[in-house]
Amino acid sequence: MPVDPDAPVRISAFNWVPPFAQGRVRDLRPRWALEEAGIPYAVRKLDVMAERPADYFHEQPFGQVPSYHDEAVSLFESGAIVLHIGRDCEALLPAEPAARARSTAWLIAALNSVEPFLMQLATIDIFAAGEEWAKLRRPGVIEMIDKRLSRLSDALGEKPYLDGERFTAGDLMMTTVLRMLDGKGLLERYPNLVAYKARCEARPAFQAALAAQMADFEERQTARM
Ligand SMILES: N[C@@H](CCC(=O)N[C@@H](CS)C(=O)NCC(=O)O)C(=O)O
Repeated sequence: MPVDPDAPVRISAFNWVPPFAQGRVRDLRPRWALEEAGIPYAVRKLDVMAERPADYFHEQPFGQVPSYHDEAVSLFESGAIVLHIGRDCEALLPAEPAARARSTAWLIAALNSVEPFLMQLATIDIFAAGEEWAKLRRPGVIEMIDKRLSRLSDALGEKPYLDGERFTAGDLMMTTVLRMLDGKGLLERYPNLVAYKARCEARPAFQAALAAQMADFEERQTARM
């Protein structure tokens, strides 16, 4: 679904981020959900290097992206936004109550039980690279991540998606989280997780969302990193 500046749905995103973050900023999540739902959206673009405009804190209390706005509601937190978009979209949240609840559980598991460990690794490798404490902490973090991946791999088993035969918002969120491990050589210990992530990333809606995020980045000197 193309980005449409006149669409009633609007998300926020950065107009540029350093190369390591390109294609991984969390506005990818609502973009992907909106693509799955076939909903056009506009984008409020922010400068990652600058102070946020004062009015933006009404959209996102922490000044982060993404925020989300439609005719009915203004929201922040990518998980809440994806669940809101999924409310009327069976491609994201099944209508059957138990299946809907399980999909919600997997979405929260991605954000609450997996992402925090992966964020620790990102902090060590990107934001504290070279620092002594980071070198000491890294093996322990890798071990914790591997335990989580091992359990996730067991839970997925031979199924195509976390809740069985069909893709849901839980898979959307888990995929965006697992992408944080790209290039780390950790997911590769679990071939079913590698195949799962590739299966989700092959979805046309994901590809469209990724292309839209990349297209919104403006030419910038990487010296600003
Ligand atoms: N829990 C938030 C996290 C949002 C977040 O970390 N956004 C990052 C970009 S991926 C950000 O805005 N970073 C800049 C900042 O924190 O000022 C969500 O899932 O929406």
